[in-house]
Amino acid sequence: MGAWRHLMQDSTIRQVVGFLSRLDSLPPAVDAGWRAGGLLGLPYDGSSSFLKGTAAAPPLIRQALHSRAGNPWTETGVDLGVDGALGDAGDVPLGTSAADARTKIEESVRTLLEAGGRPIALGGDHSVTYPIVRAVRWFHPQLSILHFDAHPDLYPELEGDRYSHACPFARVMEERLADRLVQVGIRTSTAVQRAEAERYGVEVIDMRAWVAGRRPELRAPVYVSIDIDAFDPAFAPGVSHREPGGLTVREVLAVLHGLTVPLVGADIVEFNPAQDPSGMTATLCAKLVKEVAGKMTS
Ligand SMILES: [Mn+2]
Repeated sequence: MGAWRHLMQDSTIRQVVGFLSRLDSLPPAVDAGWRAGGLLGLPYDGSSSFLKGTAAAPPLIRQALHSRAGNPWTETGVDLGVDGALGDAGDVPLGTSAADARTKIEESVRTLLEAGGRPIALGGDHSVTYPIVRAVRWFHPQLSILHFDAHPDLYPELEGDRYSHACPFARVMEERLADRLVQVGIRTSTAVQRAEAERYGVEVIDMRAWVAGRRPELRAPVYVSIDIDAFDPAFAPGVSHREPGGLTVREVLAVLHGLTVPLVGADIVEFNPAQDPSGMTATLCAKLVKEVAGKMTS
């Protein structure tokens, strides 16, 4: 456990923490700390349509990540306790204005990318993905998105809000921010969302197709967006929209471990601590952070 604590005590990392409040003057030390994954907390749930609560997630994911119950090694043999293997930029201060939050998220992610890091964003609700991908696209002219979710999040608008957490992938496809969008775990698609998926050429591996054996095949650098409700609620009760019949933890890890293309950014969103009395879902989020970060170093 010593190595894991060392990560947090490392002076480079401590200088990096909080740098987002000084976006215009990045300390030179940041470069050395951002060769791989960098955590970025996005405590924002203002665009959630049903329950609030996901804004409280980032510190609980960090707590689970650094818990003495585990160690900093990934299943693939990467020691995240080594200097520079995983940075942490802290939380982006986000107010209640959705437009302002989107601007701050995009700027923060761009800053992290300019420093050489690969963002691992901790949501927050799924609305954060659209501004994140706007920033990521600037750095990756060829980009695929691998999206795990029970929901397609392809509504043109929901209850009058084009930037609802039910809409981020409609905005992404509309602005051509990804060349391919591959969705895995879908099991709630409506007629409207089926039509949008068709219109944008979204590759949907819904749960029925997954069970039939279909798997994602990616050829370009990939951004991975993980909505925790992609998992069966048996594994992850701490979400705002529980949808039975989902993926197992091992199934998602197998896809992540099997990626043969660069993993250039990721988000882990929609973990709602208010729905997670056992803390199990926070532990799952931390596990995902580790395995995603491990793939980013390879
Ligand atoms: Mn969802």
